[in-house]
Amino acid sequence: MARQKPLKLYRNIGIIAHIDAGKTTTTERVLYYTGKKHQIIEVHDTKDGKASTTTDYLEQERKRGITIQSAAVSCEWKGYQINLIDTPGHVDFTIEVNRSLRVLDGAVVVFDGVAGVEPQTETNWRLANQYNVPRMCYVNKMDRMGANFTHCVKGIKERLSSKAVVCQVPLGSYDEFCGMADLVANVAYIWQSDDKDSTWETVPLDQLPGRFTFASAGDNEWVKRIPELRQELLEHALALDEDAFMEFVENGKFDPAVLKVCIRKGTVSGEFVPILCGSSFKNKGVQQMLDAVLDYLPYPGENGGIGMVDPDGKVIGTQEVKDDAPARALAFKVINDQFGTLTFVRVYSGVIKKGDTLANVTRNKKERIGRIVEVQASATKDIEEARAGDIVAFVSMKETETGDSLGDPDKPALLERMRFPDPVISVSVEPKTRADVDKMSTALYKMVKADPSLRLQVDQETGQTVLKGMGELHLEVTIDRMRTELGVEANMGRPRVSFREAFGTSVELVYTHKKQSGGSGQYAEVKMIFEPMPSGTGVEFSDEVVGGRIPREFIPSVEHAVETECKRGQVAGYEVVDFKARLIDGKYHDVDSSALAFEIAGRAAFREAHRNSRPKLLEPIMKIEVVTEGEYLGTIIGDVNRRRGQVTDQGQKGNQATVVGFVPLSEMFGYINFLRSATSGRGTFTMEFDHYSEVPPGLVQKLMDAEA
Ligand SMILES: Nc1nc2c(ncn2[C@@H]2O[C@H](COP(=O)(O)OP(=O)(O)OP(=O)(O)O)[C@@H](O)[C@H]2O)c(=O)[nH]1
Ligand SMILES: [Mg+2]
Repeated sequence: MARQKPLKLYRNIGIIAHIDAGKTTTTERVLYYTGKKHQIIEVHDTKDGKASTTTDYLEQERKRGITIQSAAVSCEWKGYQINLIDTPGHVDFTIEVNRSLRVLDGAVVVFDGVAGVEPQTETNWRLANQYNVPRMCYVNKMDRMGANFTHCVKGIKERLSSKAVVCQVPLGSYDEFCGMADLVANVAYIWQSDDKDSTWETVPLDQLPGRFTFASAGDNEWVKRIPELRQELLEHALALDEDAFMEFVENGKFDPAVLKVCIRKGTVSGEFVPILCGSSFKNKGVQQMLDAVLDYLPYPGENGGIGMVDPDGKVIGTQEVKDDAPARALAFKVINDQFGTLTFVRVYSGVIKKGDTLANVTRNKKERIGRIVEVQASATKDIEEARAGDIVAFVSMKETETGDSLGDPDKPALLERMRFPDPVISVSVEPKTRADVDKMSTALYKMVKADPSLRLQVDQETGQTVLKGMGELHLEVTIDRMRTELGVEANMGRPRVSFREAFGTSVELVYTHKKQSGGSGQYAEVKMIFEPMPSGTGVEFSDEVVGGRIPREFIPSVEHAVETECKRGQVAGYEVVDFKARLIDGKYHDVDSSALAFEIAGRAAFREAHRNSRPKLLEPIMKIEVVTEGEYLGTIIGDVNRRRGQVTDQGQKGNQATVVGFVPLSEMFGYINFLRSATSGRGTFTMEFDHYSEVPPGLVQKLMDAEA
């Protein structure tokens, strides 16, 4: 089958923002206006479980009124195919934004018109920077009391990108919000009502003066500034085309089509970030936002191809996005439920047909593609093939996990990997009833496989199962989804901090394992150096033995010993990270040496070295942002200091005060209760993991006693 639609008519975009900015609400409108559905469901009307928005279909999402997992939908707008991913804003589910941005070509960043730039918007913005995803800003909720475009635009420019340029100006705010002036098209759109099917009047911008007098002076000021803002936009955008710019500067003339081309060029390259506005809830601005997606965000491959890397992650080439090339795809999400496994992939090049066999290049395995489906949130439709630029799912893959590269077995290539966040909270998990005992470990394994921001550990000494995740909500939702999706019930223990351990200094040692008990004995000697490494290195092993001083076949035993033994450090039994183990020499005995003897020697060497290195305990440090009335500022700051925290910034957000700082996670349990009582219920806060840092030695014992 030939390609049905040219690549230029595709847009793969994500909707990203802080929690509650209105991403799902906007997605519902997109599906309605593109004719995909005939009824709009509001997020706050789904709690009784009877109705569901298209993208928040999980029971846990409906009950809480928040998005938990990213959901993909596709629709058609003016002849273009838009594949859209609605992502969650809650910090605990950041992996969902991460993996979506990894495979998308562009993003719409949604803002709450009252709150402006919020912490998770900043985090997601940084992620989009990392993955080089072009984006535009949509200031939503202009109909809310307190909506403040000035505050939002200032926040966007100062905290996110100085390249952001106002392309639409709101007409009024709160209950007067009635439309927007489009500085590119040189017209205003004015809606007749809030109804979803309301039409709008299109008015040339030069006819606006005198038409409105709003209650807020700020709103009137924006309307007054329209000519000046349009001039700014023209200069900014046309500067991206030398000829057009000269013509504009010298004769004051330009071609409107060239203007759009310039904005598109700037947006795709990241030189320009358009700012739009609207109210998805009151059905204003969504169609215009969709037009802007077609006009300004890139088609697959427009922003360059996909990087191919060597096993160390170094970029060694680029694959252009086109059909006529070896098949290359990246698995970015795996969903398991009672019906089986669905592996979401983004195809970068080539054509993949049902029945093809692909190489899983990451795992050096082969996978047959039995079925290919197009996914529409919770529904699937079988298709025959997937092409460059497509986002589809393969059914029942056996070996493939999130982040794996798939492709042509004759021309295998690894694609750039995604980065996964560090889980910082852990809970013990126990089966709820006897019936759950056998099924629990398989079910947990499936949950962890689907979510790379979870980790599963079984404590070898106590036999206890420990689940690690991004936050309390993340773990709670995981256990609850295991019940609803896999039918296995479990109880969770109290949430605990995921501490880690590290080497304090380098240690060189020789360890000899010798045992003589009647017949054949055990003998192995290793000479090793353990060196602390920078944060984020993980564990490295290097074999530097020369001249066969330890036979080749025993070296993997030493490596295995280090990898296993480092799970239990010498300070308090936490995982030891960020070190390099160098095996530099050793001795063996022809008869008495064995893999087991070297494994025992390796383990003992690790324990002794770690104990003697002045080992450190590391704890996760969270970045927090508290928003409250100014009068409580002193109390909040004093409390941050009491929690061993550090305030790094104070500011204003509208008429509220903000405090930004770093606090150890172990001091943050129950913070919401403190905040509620300290601010008469009016303070809010967000926190996210920032980095690991050493626990002051004098505090280790106290913290460990509290953990016991
Ligand atoms: N007044 C007003 N409320 C809105 C608007 N858009 C969304 N809301 C409301 O804001 C709340 C959150 O909306 P959602 O669409 O769930 O927000 P979200 O960004 O998807 O949230 P998460 O997925 O949980 O991060 C809901 O109660 C919406 O009805 C808007 O334009 N105006
Ligand atoms: Mg949502």
